[in-house]
Amino acid sequence: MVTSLPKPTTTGARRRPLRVAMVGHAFMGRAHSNALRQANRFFDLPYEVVAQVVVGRDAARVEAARKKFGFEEGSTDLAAVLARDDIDLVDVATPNDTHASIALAALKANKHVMCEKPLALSVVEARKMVAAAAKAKRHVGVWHNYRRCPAASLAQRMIARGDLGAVRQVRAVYLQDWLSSAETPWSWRNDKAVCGSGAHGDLNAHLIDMTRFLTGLEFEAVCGVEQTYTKKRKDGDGKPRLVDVDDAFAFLARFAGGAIGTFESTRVAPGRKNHNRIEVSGEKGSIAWNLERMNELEVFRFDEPRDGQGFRTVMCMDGVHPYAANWWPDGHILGYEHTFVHTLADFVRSLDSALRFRPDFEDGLAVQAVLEAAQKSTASGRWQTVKN
Ligand code: SOE
Repeated sequence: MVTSLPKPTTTGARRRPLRVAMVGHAFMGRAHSNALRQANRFFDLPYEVVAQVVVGRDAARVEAARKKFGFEEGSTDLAAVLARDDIDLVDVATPNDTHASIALAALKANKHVMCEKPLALSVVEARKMVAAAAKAKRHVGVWHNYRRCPAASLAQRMIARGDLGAVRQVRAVYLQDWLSSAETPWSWRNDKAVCGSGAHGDLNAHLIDMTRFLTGLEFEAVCGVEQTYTKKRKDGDGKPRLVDVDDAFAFLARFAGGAIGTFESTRVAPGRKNHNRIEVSGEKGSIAWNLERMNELEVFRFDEPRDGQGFRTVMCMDGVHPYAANWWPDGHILGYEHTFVHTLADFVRSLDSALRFRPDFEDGLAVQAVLEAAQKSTASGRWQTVKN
């Protein structure tokens, strides 16, 4: 994975345009459109990223998004946009139930595709997306943005070079509280037909991908438990709607090679707004990363002098740290939005090279397989083998 790109050259030759059609313009549409604008300003890329078309269902809202996010055009006709030969990359920023249909149509139209997480609603859908990407020979990626926090990428580098020794345990949580009240309105994130699962697919998906990224481990078997506390919510029109997805979902994991892990995601942990934390314990040491302190990495190593041992904080904002040199002088901190810029920059960088951008759709399928196995296990009450 490209983790530290050269700074933009002032005399760069005129870059070829990479025209992007972004489908969807809500929260992730905002994050992605910021990345579209920033990538070339801070990373030396082989293409000039152009925010060409924002696509949505409602013409008035699309026009508002076009103006707000700085797209050249707006459209409510996805098929017509895909049929254009001047669109190079389709960015899928829609709810989960449309990821597969949009990505498959875009690949059929010979476009590169970046897709929000989770990749699909099911393993079956994800497998089709992997096959279509291979057939189209297009570059594809999944917006698991947390991999590209500099501190998370440093943790991966440390583990890969053996600083912790063999990984023994992973413990990861992703805690939010925005559904704690029964009065919070119903949304598509409460509708299994649209999102596939609740906190599980939304948040455990990040933990599963981050675990695979940091450790290189593959999930072998899982055993889960889930709960929905508020089973009905009123929608925007005051109409009672069924909540058929989890508010909270925890699972145990066994990895190939003997490591074990614990994973927990919830939207009903009062006081936790976006508490995404992972700790990896190896034979020789541990690391811990917490999104709420995203520029910092907690490191413990037994191979330090005994009287000086303890978790220490590495401030991952210096030029030696992944991505940091592309922004500011040492010590200047980055934020949530930068992780999307890093993701897009690495993706664009990979287009003209043999570099495999990760996470790609095969990685997205691997996440889907763990999600689905954990859901099967909550139904059966038994351990479930993970099958891609
Ligand atoms: C909502 O839970 C959400 O926006 C997720 O969908 C994102 O993936 C996460 O990064 C922040 O919270």
